[in-house]
Amino acid sequence: MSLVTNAQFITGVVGEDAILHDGVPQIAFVGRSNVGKSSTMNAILGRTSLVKTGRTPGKTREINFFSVTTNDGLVRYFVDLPGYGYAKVSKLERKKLEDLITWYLSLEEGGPDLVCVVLDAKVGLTDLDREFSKIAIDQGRLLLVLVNKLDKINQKAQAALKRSLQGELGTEVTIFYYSAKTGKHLNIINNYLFGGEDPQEVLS
Ligand SMILES: Nc1nc2c(ncn2[C@@H]2O[C@H](COP(=O)(O)OP(=O)(O)OP(=O)(O)O)[C@@H](O)[C@H]2O)c(=O)[nH]1
Ligand SMILES: [Mg+2]
Repeated sequence: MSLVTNAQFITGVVGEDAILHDGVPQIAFVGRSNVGKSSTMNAILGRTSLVKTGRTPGKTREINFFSVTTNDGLVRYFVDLPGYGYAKVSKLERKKLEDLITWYLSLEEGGPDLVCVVLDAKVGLTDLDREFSKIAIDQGRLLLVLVNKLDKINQKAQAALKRSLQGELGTEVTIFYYSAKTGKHLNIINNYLFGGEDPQEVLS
């Protein structure tokens, strides 16, 4: 059972970098623009604004590394990736971002150990989510599907979404349903990542 004692921004990368190879485990957050990747990271870490959220979508162009230390002395990186699929970003720029994500997920050495694909409960899986999930799985990485914004859909829609995602992804992939906004079911994700303690208690 571990508590988060420190979380801080380290660096943003757009290509080969020493941080990829320093041996610290990397937990990557991948998803469409605006699904709540940054909000999810903040909520998991019990921070309100470590990772910038809600500004103009499509602004993040780098792969941002945050170091997260727990009281057992373990350090891992939370890695915030640029959001994809934002219509107002030019086609060329979108392609560049997708290539950057593909590059990181495909790294033979120094890539993420755990890939969290974040979805908006109201939208579900998109083609790019499928594509990036497939790359992660093909590279033998652990995949987690995080379905955020559960507060935006009613019980009936939640049940339908669960059926459809489970039907498509099968039972091999772990799926968590939660809301970074209300905090609903966040403790389940915290349990998974940190072994059972709410980091909110330590960081507030
Ligand atoms: N209703 C609701 N809104 C949320 C939730 N999580 C995040 N949001 C809102 O969704 C918007 C986008 O959140 P971000 O965390 O910035 O999303 P992001 O995926 O990091 O976006 P990019 O960095 O552009 O890729 C913000 O206005 C958040 O307040 C949630 O669980 N429920
Ligand atoms: Mg973000």
